[in-house]
Amino acid sequence: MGWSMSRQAEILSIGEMDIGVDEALAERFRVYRDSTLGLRTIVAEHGDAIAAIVTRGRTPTTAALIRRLPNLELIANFGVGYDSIDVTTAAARGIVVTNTPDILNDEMADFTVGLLLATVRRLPQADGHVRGKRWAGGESFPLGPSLRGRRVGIAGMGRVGKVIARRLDGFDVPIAYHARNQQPALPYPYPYHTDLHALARAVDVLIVALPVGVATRRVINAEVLEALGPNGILINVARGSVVDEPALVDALRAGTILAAGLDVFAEEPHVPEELLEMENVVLLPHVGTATHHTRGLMRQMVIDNVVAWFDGRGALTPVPETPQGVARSGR
Ligand code: 8YV
Repeated sequence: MGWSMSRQAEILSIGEMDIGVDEALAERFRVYRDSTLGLRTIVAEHGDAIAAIVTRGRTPTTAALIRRLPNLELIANFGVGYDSIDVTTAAARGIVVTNTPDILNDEMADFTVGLLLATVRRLPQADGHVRGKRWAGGESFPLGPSLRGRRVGIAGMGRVGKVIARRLDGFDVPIAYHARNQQPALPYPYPYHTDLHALARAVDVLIVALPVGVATRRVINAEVLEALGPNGILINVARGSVVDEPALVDALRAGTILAAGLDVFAEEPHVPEELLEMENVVLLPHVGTATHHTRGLMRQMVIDNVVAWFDGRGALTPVPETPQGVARSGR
């Protein structure tokens, strides 16, 4: 029996969910928005009935929350990274978790190249020079670093990493990479490094596009930054958790590395005060996918996953840790 013929499924929307997702789902399901009703109240009053969660990952989907929802079947994440969801607890309960892979690869790759160029060529600083009337006052913007002559390392050769490499092929820079496993089907045989430290030593730009989770927590540490060296530039578009942020602050301050371009931080939206005061960083508010085009695709993928699940067709993009190829049995 399809969802439309059965009792209306109840959905918990947590964190700052995209309003379009909630509105579309509300046409077919009963949606409780934590941002308007409060998580505690919703769980206390409707916890037994909630069959799905939609989340953008800003509020964690913890083991404690999952345990309080005995009839939870699906957690649909608005984003490719699902580190905010306790997938181990979900998997143990047979709950399917979905994310939004692939549709954001191009956007993320465009953005990463933009952040790289902005950081190397100090574009925001140059913009500040004009706005601050220093140019008009006769002060030239100083010469700065270049992408020319640089070797670029990509940490994480997954879906996004591969597209970043493809974009960078057009920039005539040698590329090397590190990933859990060597990738057999890359368009060029980029040099592969089994460990991150060795990659950092071999390059002077390190782009972080690693998968996020326990295995990659704070792997960009003091040693890796030291290996990147005094001409080194770090670009992080993955998650703040993959970088040892205090070690990065120290490395930037001490000149252990040259500069950093960061779209993600350990405790968003908090950005360490020390970084805000530095000249050699470009700091962005986690906007890699923040376009009407790509957020629209992500929105639709969240909606499609929920609808497919309650239609009994199975989730469209389940993450590998949780059940695959299963459909909702008539409940
Ligand atoms: C979004 C992201 O910022 O896809 C991801 O993993 O980090 C971004 O696309 C996030 O999903 C919240 O909107």
